[in-house]
Amino acid sequence: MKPRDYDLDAFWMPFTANRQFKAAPRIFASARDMHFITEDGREVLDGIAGLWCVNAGHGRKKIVEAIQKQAGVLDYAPPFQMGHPLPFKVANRLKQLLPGDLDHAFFTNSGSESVDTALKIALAYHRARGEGQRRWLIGRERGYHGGNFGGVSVGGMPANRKAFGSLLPTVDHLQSTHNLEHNSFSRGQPAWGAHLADELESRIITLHDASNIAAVIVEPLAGSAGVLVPPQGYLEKLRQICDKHGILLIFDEVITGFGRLGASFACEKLGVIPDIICLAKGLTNGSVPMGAVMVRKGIYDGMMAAAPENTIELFHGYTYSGHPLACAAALASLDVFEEDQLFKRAGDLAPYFEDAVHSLRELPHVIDVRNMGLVAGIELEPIPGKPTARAFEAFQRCYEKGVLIRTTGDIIALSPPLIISKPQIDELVGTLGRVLRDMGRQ
Ligand code: PXG
Repeated sequence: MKPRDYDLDAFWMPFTANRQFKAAPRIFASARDMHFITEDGREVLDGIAGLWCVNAGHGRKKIVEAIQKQAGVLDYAPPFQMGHPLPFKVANRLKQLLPGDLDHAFFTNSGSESVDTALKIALAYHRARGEGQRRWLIGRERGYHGGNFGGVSVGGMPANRKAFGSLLPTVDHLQSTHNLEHNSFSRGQPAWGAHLADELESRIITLHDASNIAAVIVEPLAGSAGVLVPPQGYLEKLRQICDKHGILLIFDEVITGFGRLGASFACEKLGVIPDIICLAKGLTNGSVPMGAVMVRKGIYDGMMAAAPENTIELFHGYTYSGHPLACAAALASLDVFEEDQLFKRAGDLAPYFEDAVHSLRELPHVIDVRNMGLVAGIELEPIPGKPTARAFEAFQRCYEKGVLIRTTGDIIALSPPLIISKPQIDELVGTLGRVLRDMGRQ
């Protein structure tokens, strides 16, 4: 390996154990299709689609060329009081792709911005309808909604909240649906747990009053917290209760969007249509940062109708909303998804993937395996007094053997690009299995 021509110290790495990493760096130099190549030339099978985003695999020619071409045509155009063709085109493509009347798109640059935008739209919409007292935002324990203040407030990952104080004041949380006693080793949606949605009415609405609540935000399938699959009937109940009380339901589909669950979006797969949906990651196949918030027609129309003519209806936006390069990447990515029929492919592969991951159930320290579409969580029993250490060791050993997985706490997440082949599923799960078996012997 050539010596590095840069120093590692100045870059403060996100969500990373900086000192540990810099002592033994893991550096990728390039990527193609299902693989990364490390700085020392090793191939690493990508078991997590980068970070749940490279759904069509790395370095897709059509996407690369679209970005290159766009950079030479229009590098930037201001998005406020000015336009260029591409965000209109992306909005129309998304409108066609999403179910129901989720047909207006607001563009952001990340999942975190999509979440904060969605929460702000919910507040502004109620205010525009004359119900400005609806300020409470309801998240869920173990939810992850990005790193910005709104998203961390409604999020429910304790470590992400601990250092930052009490955050937004008018936030409450539903309990998590995760329950190993009832649901361990479920395939697809667990049978137990629909009743957990009743807490929205029995505790949260009772406590705060529905007239004060703006929105409920959940990931239909919680990704970052360790692949928590929604119990059968749970999301349906949330939808019913929100409808009954005029509360908006927001789905954060930053991970579940664009084919991950074997359908275009979780809302389509699970048959529950939210009022607002947060997107990012797969929208550009991870290639250029971009997010989107899709809202139902009534929300957009309500906001338009409430503002005086010739005035700005929503005082919100970003310098890079609908950036030309991001939009070019999104259009090309949506083309690739369609041409390759990737969402269907993920659905067709899901049973094979499910059998593969459930073959790990008898391995040492495995206390749960759960899955849906092309995503799986494998939960390990923590080493007493050393939470996260066991899963992190599995991550390191897999990496040494040429396979990239992701861990959160003592849970391993697998979410490969949707182009993965059956032999590559065998390699991914087989390598993880060997690692867990070896670790169990020590
Ligand atoms: N919502 C959800 C559901 C996410 O998974 C975000 C919002 C924020 O997106 P941005 O683009 O702002 O990062 C995410 C991001 C992990 C992991 O370990 C997952 C994410 C980010 C970092 C780590 O699984 N998802």
